[in-house]
Amino acid sequence: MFKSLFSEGTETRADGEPSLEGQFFTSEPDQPSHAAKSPSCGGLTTIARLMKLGRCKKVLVVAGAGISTASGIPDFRTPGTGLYANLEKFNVPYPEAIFNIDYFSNDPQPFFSLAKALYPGSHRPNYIHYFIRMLHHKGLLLRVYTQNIDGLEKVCGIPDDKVVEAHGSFATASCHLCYTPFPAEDVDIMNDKVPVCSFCSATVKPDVVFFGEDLPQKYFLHTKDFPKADLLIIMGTSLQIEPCASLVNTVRSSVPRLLLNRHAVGAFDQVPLRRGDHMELGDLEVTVRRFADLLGWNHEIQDLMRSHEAAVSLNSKLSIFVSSWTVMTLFLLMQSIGALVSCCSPPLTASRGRSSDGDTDSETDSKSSTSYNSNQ
Ligand code: CNA
Repeated sequence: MFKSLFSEGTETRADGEPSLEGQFFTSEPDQPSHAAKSPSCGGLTTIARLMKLGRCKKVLVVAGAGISTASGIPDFRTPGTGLYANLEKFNVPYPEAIFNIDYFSNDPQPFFSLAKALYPGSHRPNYIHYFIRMLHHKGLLLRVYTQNIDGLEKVCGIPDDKVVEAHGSFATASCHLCYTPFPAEDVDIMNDKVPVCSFCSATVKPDVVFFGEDLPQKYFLHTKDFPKADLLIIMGTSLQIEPCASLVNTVRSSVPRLLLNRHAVGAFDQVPLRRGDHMELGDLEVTVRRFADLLGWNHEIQDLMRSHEAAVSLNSKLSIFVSSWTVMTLFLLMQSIGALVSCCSPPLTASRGRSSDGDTDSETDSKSSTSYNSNQ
């Protein structure tokens, strides 16, 4: 068992080096950080050039809720739209209570209400997810470490072994007290069906990591991945939650890091930036499309996205067709069986007649007769 460091509020800062060389960011008027007030120098262009020169072949991505807002899933901390700004819906005393295991023990409802907003199946991956998939397609993706629990990295087709879901997922479920595993299908969040553990009667929850819980074992691949990486892209995260916040500081100091976010966060929220740190601030989808353009990948990503989404929609139409066809066939089959049975069975009046004649000693016949009679 690995002990979790999953905790909130620890903002990590890398040691800043005095040189301004290699520091790039885009300034936006509403950015809260002081780093964001510095001039824009085109971090994307520099990284795209390095990638095109073949200098970045082991790319790590650390992603957060900001990569899924374009799919319609709110993040935590964006003022106004973030889930933390809309807590009245969840009836919790403080935001972190939703992911607090003690709070969950007493009242699991806020978590399950929130889970509906994040539940896989209700949302589709967006251009940003497909950009990460394209990194894999190009043989450049070492791994994506996502803090998200929406499963969209896998839904867009990034293979399982390339994705670390650092905060778990809805794919498996277990009792939150005795850890007995349960089939994830038993936890029907969308229909408010939450089972209790057959051993200890505590609530079964999806294996989403709560504060103070153990991280999935796969997370510890980072000890091998981060020293190997030659580029780190950090996307759509406030870097407020450990241990992912500190993870971004474990690449070698010579490795370029690119932050793509609405505003500067973590070690990027200071001047001067570390040598080799770059950031591009603004709407993530717009930035990532620009990045793809610079790399010459835009059309390929759009094709990939179109074909994958079309295949998914065809599959779902097929499965709707197959299931309605199955229901119809079953219905017709049952009707035929019903007709056949009624043809072969002696008429009930005959049964009643035989019974009244005392002609039958069959229990079934006598029950049919009774039932028929009682319905008259
Ligand atoms: P967060 O703290 O809400 O931070 C999100 C960051 O993304 C913020 O800095 C935003 O400014 C930025 N952002 C949001 N939308 C955009 C956009 N369109 N363009 C540019 N930047 C944007 O979320 P973190 O991921 O940092 O925190 C980790 C938590 C959030 C994990 O425990 C997750 O499980 C949890 N979470 C996950 C989801 C999901 O699975 N989709 C949704 C909400 C929360």
